[in-house]
Amino acid sequence: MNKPATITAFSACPHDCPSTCALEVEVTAEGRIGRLRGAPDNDYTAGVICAKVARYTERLYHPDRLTRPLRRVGAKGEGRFEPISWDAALDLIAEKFLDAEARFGTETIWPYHYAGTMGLVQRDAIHRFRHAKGTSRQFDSFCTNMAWTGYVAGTGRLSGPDPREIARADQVVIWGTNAVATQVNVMTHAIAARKQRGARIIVVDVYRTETMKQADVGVIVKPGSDAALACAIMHVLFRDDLADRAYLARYTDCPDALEAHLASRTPEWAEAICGVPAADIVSLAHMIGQVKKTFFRLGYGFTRTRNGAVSMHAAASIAAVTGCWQYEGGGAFHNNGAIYQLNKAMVEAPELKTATRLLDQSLVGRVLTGDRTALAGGPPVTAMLIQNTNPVSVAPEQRKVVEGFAREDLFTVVHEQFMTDTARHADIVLPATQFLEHDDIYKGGGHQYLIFGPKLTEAPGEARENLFVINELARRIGAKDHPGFHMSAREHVDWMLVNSGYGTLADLEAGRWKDMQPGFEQAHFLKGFGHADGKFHFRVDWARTLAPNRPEDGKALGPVATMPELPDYWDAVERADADHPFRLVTAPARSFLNSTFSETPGSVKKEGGRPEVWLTAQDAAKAGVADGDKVVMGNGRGEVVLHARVIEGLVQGTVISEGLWPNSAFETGCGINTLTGADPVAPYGGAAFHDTAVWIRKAG
Ligand SMILES: Nc1nc2c(c(=O)[nH]1)N[C@H]1C(S)=C(S)[C@@H](COP(=O)(O)OP(=O)(O)OC[C@H]3O[C@@H](n4cnc5c(=O)[nH]c(N)nc54)[C@H](O)[C@@H]3O)O[C@H]1N2
Ligand SMILES: Nc1nc2c(c(=O)[nH]1)N[C@H]1C(S)=C(S)[C@@H](COP(=O)(O)OP(=O)(O)OC[C@H]3O[C@@H](n4cnc5c(=O)[nH]c(N)nc54)[C@H](O)[C@@H]3O)O[C@H]1N2
Ligand code: SF4
Ligand SMILES: [Mo]
Repeated sequence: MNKPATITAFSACPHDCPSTCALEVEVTAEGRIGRLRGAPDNDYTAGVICAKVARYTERLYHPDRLTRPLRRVGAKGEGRFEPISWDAALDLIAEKFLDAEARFGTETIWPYHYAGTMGLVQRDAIHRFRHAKGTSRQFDSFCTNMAWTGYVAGTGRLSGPDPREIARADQVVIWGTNAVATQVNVMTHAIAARKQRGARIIVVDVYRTETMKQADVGVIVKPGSDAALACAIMHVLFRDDLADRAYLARYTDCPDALEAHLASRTPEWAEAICGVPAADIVSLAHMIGQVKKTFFRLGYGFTRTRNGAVSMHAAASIAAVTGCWQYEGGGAFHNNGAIYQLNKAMVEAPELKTATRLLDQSLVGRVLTGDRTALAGGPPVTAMLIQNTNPVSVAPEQRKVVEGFAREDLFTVVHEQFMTDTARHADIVLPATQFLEHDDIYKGGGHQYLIFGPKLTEAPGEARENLFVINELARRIGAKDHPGFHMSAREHVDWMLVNSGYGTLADLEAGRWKDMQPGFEQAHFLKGFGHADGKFHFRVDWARTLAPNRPEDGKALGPVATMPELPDYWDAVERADADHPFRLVTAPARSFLNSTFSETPGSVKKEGGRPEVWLTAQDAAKAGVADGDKVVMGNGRGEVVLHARVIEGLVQGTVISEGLWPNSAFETGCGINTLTGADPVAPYGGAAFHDTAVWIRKAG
């Protein structure tokens, strides 16, 4: 008898990664999933995906997947649960939510989500739930605030040159992103440019990452000092006649003021701040000034600091001084958010929105421990529904987060695929589908495709999709009705496409993806930048600038008054001092995705099995620790226990801890975010995950 055929189906990677890879998925005749590959005929993915998703069956068929609803029987955080039926679980949740509402009003309920799946239906249906019930809403601040604000302050629009043009550049500057780890396709195209055109690859980071190891030129800066480097580069461009003055006159707001302002931002001035030797800054500026087709790929990493928006704006400004925006293969790209004009009214029900309070997701620890400012003047939070995020691991000020989730008067529901640090603190845990088990649509932040990801296999046990939980709970707690609550995920996707003028779901499935790339002139801002005057803005009024993440009330956050008007180094970082001599960067691990994949043995092994802090030999000596020692690292927010590793390729004073390991991987159960601060970064919020002063000593 012939073996039943395995078919190849198509999907998109759902994880929170700018690459949003187009996937080919093997499905056996029995409906089991086999290998996942990058779609070879998608010209951005180009057949390449990361190793952690290539071995996805390890996660999909993981023995620890949640398959039944669970009710807590032990203490909060202890992890003892007993099975309960879906109906009983949903009824209990409704009863508890309604009790909470009766005591404190609907704002006591905080549906809390982030981007565990980037699918637009399964991720964002929670907005509809919030609006239809009038619960507290959420101000997103984990990830994009400083980066998007800084980029848009310059360009006026969150888009840029076609990311595929990286392959047609003569020079690629990868700034503040560890692309090998966090968005592998950037490397695919950069390496293609090197092979085909001899392009030079320049990488700017705070340590010698895997990306820097593949570069022709590596520039290692001190954390949070990128704007100083950018300013000195622009100083040299003006000084050595490498600025494109015709371009500046036509396309920028105040080139003369910028030039005058930068006169004192010399390479020597910058060296003292960023640690890069002045001579290296000059040669870097010459490389950038002499190659017209220079593509700047600006990442998020260098903006996760208290001056991050200013750093992003300064780096993007370099491209306006050289005028490289004009050329194919040139310009500065960060994210393509603005090219998609999707109508999400059916998913989110914006017409039901009321002015309920916005709670900052990064301040979850302060909110749950009763901080009045964080509570925005409203009632305590006593009921939460959490989907797509693991705040007990990923949110800053972890000590407060854990203290908050341990509250007996807080009723927490966590809808999850695994027993995460957050699920462990829940009263009710609901089992969730993974992306190959539900339908959704995805848009690439780092590219320009819309991609459909169909349900390809059955979920294990009783796992259900996010949409199901949202629809069922809304009904049971008496939320306002809305047609969106009665539609399947496929119907939502079809409605969204049709009502955006993008064809139908059938069209998208037939074509596998839809290329949304704007034309060359628009993408390169040749008809003008996104601001009303059509210019790139060097001068920024930070308290009033346009920004995708600006809070609804338009008010700026943090110490906005001292932000520099023109590109400059802004000394707002958490400084090292005698008691905290090191600056910690909590960079991503290649084999994890935020806290995801830390449950798969393959990824844990690749990451060396345990959390570490990396430091130079001199710093190790200064701290009195040796390679391999168990150490305590701490600051005023708390302490963590992990192991030290001595490495090279780091500026003295900088220490690195890669990966969001589960809290339980640390000896005292306190994860890396015990050390990071939640104070909102100016001007429009965000968490400074890579901007932390610490001390280190040998564990006693
Ligand atoms: N493997 C893997 N992939 C991921 C993720 C992951 O955790 N693991 N996370 C996903 C998510 S949610 C996002 S938002 C993206 C983010 O992806 P990226 O844009 O790459 O941003 P980060 O991951 O924050 O950090 C990237 C790099 O910034 C460097 N960096 C930190 N501070 C500074 C600085 O002051 N200056 C400079 N020049 N560099 C600095 C870090 O050392 C790190 O190498 O990646 C996604 N992809
Ligand atoms: N120290 C430090 N902290 C950081 C960062 C850092 O660089 N350093 N990076 C920050 C950044 S950029 C981000 S974006 C945040 C990300 O933080 P999170 O948004 O919490 O991201 P993940 O850790 O990937 O967790 C997502 C969770 O969603 C679950 N999930 C996935 N798909 C589904 C689904 O369809 N339904 C349901 N119900 N659940 C699902 C996964 O199992 C996983 O547990 O972390 C931030 N925290
Ligand atoms: S995690 Fe990122 S690089 Fe890996 S498959 Fe998904 S989108 Fe591609
Ligand atoms: Mo992120």
